[in-house]
Amino acid sequence: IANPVWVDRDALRTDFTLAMSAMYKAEVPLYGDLVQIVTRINAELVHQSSLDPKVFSLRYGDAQSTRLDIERHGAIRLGTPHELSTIRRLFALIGLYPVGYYDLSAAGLPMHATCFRPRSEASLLMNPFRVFTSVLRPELLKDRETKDLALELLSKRTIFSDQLMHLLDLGDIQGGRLTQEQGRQFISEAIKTFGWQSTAAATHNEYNHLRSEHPILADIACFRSSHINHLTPRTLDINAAQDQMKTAGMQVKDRIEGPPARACPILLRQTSFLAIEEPIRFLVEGGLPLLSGSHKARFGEIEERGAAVTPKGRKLYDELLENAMDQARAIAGEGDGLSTEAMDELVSHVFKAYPDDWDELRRHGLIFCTYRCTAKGLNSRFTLSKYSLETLVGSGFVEARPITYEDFLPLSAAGIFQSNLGSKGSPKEHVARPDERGMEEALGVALEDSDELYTKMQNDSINECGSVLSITIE
Ligand code: OOG
Ligand code: NI
Repeated sequence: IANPVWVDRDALRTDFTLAMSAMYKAEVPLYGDLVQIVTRINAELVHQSSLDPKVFSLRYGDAQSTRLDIERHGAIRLGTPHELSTIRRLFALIGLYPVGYYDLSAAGLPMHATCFRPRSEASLLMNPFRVFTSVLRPELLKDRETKDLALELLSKRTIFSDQLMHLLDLGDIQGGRLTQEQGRQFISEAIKTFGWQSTAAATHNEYNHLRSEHPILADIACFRSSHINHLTPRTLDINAAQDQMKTAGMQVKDRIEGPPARACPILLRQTSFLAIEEPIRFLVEGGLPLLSGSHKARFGEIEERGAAVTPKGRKLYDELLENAMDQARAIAGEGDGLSTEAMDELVSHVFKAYPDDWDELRRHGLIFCTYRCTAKGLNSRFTLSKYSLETLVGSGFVEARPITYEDFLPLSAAGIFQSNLGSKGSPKEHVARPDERGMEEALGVALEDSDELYTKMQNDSINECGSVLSITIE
């Protein structure tokens, strides 16, 4: 093509997000109801806030109403290294890159995962769409027959259309870009990979075999697509959203996962409603007609995002959460556990040890922040050439804003899940053992480190303040 007009990757991501959202709404109508609830609550909070914008942004992270309206995360479960590397190529075209390693074997799942998400502050601000992407680790399956069956089913399926593969090749040849027309085709082909296909790629017996070993195995290996498992909108007030979900008659999980409610939210709080039951038809077996059945995997989830914590802040979070879990076990044993209210109270109590004031969190090095010059800073003349960041913040020349947490916390979620389950039903036979290298080999690229990305955002903003004020900040 002579002088092609390339489509902007961030814009293509937004088209993709909207197409995915429309598809999921058609497939899982409750998702539409959920989005309505969240949108209403967010709008109320944004409008009702006659607060000064700084206080508002400190309370709710850097939530911008434009970003917030389309903000979603999805989750997919893949079967093979080839599927993972192809997904990596697909997501790169919409500006999503693998960040972070999540070892799910520690939670008794034969899988590991990464988060595909935008890396730069500018891209995140446009549309922070992210996808929790897990992939099977067959080497962790103890039972030979199960493992062979899963691998055989996966080797027979193709979740990407020929047209999509062609567009991915074109993208590579064109330096990771697509034209407007190719972009349109790309979205409609890519979306098919994540849609629900109601005819399974396995017989009823095969499905039952995998399911009895672990429900997640049947979900990964028995289908013709990598159906999106959930699509999660971000709410500014998860407690309010959860109440309204209950009022709307949704089967909401009892507890909100993650940190307790705080004046200064950190990390991620999530809650979900139970998976819906969807009809499927199984492959013909020995000349029998297609057998009808159902599958339960997809659910609705909402999340409230807070500030990104530093490694020190994360360590404190993990310690306190573990401490709360230990206390819960000590009180209630491994049985049905504590009531929701008792558990919430216990967690809130233990988390009193986590500072809940933005300035304190920042000064203790528990959260990441970006910095910007205030009007006072811009109108001041600086006599020295060097200032410490604390002096500038303390005198009001520079202000700090917490960086929104852009990643996941599946292990704390899984931990809570398991402790609720007690010993029954949790497949303890998988040995916990991460394999980050294996994940990178399958991806064909190195994983990015989220702490490095947050640190870079923080440092870039400090340098920017220094250059605007013509001083050195140390
Ligand atoms: C993914 C679970 C992780 C989250 O929000 O923590 C996730 C899955 O169920 O496949 O989406
Ligand atoms: Ni999720």
